[in-house]
Amino acid sequence: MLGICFCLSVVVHFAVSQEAEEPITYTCTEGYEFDVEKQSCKDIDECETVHEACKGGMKCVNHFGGYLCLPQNAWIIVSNGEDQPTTTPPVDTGARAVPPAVPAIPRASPVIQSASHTIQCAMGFMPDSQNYCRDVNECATSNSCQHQCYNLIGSYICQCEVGYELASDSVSCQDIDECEFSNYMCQFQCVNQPGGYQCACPEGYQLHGTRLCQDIDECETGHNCRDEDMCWNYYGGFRCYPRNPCREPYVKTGEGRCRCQSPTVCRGLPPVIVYKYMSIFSDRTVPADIFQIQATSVYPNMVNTFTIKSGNEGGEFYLRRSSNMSAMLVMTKPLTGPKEHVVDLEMVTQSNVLSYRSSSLLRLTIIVGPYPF
Ligand SMILES: [Ca+2]
Ligand SMILES: [Ca+2]
Repeated sequence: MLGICFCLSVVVHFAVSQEAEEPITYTCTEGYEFDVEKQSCKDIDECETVHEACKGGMKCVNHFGGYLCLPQNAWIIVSNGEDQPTTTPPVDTGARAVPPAVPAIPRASPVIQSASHTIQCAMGFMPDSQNYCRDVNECATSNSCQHQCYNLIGSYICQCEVGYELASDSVSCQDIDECEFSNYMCQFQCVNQPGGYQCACPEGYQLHGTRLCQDIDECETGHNCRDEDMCWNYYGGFRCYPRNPCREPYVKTGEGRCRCQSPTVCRGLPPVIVYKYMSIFSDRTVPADIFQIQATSVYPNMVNTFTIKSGNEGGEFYLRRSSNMSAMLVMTKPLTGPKEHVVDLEMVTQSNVLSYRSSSLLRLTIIVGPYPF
């Protein structure tokens, strides 16, 4: 930014200089005088007007905007602008060695080609055929910009395409490492590329938009679970679980529902086990309501109580009773995956009036994905 400001200030300076040099007012430069009749500047013939313009027997040669003192035997090349003189111009005595910086009127042709007449232009300017200082279009002549070049009066600036920034040399463009900006650029991984960047997602995820990663539902898109297994999608992968989770002495009586048929064999065991699965991602904010347990059969004068029987050794959960019929499993500590967490939730149904007591177990498998998304 500092570089551009400096450039612009230089440009303004040059522009002002140029303006002052334009013959908009009839102020003639040194070596010229204003001709009222012709309303223009005309050359002063110093050889006529200056007393003893040349000393020591030198001959005086007038020219536009000045004069020369030359040895009597010196010769002058007169050029029409096409032929360049090949010999060194005669040496000036120094009487008026410095030519006017910029002539106020165009030089007529033919002109005397002499070193003392080549106009000195500031950087970024070049004398034109009429000896005016004209802006050089560096973009057209010596474009050193790696990307875009913008010509300015007396200067030029380089600009870079999107995704690149100007290097310290002010001409070359270097890739911007967008990944350096912030972790927010990508949800998972930022991959810097020339002129841009791309977000990458871990296995089991696909890019959603430009920065987010979305779990691929392999159970929908294609999985390799056996026929006797069911596919269960989770954040970052999928699992195959048996369609019939019931093991001896239990038998399957419904979807994920197992019942023990023999009370004697099942003494001390829950008569019903219901298998459920759920997926969560890592490091979920807590507390979070994650699973609702609901009594399916309603009897009058029955009281249901809900407890976590196992799987809460680390105190990650808490069961909040929401009604006589239901309770909510609340996660109180964030779980970090990949991990499979099995929680047994017991529902006891009892009626003191009928001295009836029954219980069922809900075996909840919580699959914690490897990432927090
Ligand atoms: Ca980049
Ligand atoms: Ca998945």
